[in-house]
Amino acid sequence: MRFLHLADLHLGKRVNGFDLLEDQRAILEQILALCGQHRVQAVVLAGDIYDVPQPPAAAVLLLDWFLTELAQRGIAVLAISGNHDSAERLDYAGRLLAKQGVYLAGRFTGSLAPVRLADEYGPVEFVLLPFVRAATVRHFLPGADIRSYGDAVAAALATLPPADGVRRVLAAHQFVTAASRPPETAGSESCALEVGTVEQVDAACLAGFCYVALGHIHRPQQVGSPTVRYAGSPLCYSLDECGAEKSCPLVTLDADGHAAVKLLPLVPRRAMRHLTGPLDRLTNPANVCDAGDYIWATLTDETPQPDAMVRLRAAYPNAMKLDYAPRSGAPADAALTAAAVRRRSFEELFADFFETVQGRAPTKAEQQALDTLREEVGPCGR
Ligand SMILES: [Mn+2]
Repeated sequence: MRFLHLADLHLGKRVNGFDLLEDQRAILEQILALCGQHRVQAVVLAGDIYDVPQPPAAAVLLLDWFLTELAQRGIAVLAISGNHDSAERLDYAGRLLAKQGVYLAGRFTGSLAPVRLADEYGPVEFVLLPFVRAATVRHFLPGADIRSYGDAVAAALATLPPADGVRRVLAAHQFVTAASRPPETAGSESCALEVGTVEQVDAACLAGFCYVALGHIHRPQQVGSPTVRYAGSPLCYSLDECGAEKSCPLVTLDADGHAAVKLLPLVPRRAMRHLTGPLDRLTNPANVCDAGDYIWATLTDETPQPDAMVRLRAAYPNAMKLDYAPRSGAPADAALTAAAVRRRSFEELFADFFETVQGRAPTKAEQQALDTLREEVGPCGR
């Protein structure tokens, strides 16, 4: 059995006001090409299919197209909901679609029934665990002792019939840790990943599967073992991910259930890049390449540049963000405690701030301009 593991498509997502639908279409086309090239039999979508519970119509049409293309190629689809999806909406027409080899698991309703496919060695079962909160599982399994997300996932998995030696693959969308070591996030997950540990599920709960296809974390990585993996999002979804490389695991199961994993690189239609330098240099035509890329520019100019974003967009039409680098002479860790701040005068604090930004003390004229402004604004602080 050969299958691709995808997760966190976030169809319909916008980043910094830019609609990424065409980028998403291009990456799905690339994935379809990989399916053909590697003759895969199934594609696992491990949650966060859409970016929001009520996705824009264009995103729904994009998923419709992708599922249809897969089904027409005879490739099975095994999809679960993520925390961004509406579980109910994802289940729409689910029983009809299952007849076409498109298996959707949006809601957890009290028990898990594996989807049974087959390869040349016999049956392979895909266990589709939709995103669950502890409260959801508690509601359906009132007898189970569920205090954490880990308990909830364990209780949900305990509803499975015995595997009886059949090879099993799990798809899940949870925050999974290996020996309490959290996965490295990518910055675009937009959920309370660092708030407490209540959502953590220990990878030990997921033992007994030939491969665990995870979604939720956008940075591709394994969790404790090479066969328990986050596929990562197929595109960069945050400027924090500038330059990050994306991939999709190609999993090959042998007769004994041993999973061999190969990461297939995904190349975006437009890269997301972070450039640093003076505006003149960044926008000089001799230095501009791949002008269509999504650009975050950090300017090192001494003073704010007039019409900086207009000039940047003239060179890079898809520039997303512009900011200024702190002056190089500034102390790296000018971490003033709140108490220290309160002990200092407004003039001192401003002079510090000015020096951090400009790398020099304010001139008399600048100090006077500030005093005038302060009078106009009225008393601040003391
Ligand atoms: Mn996600």
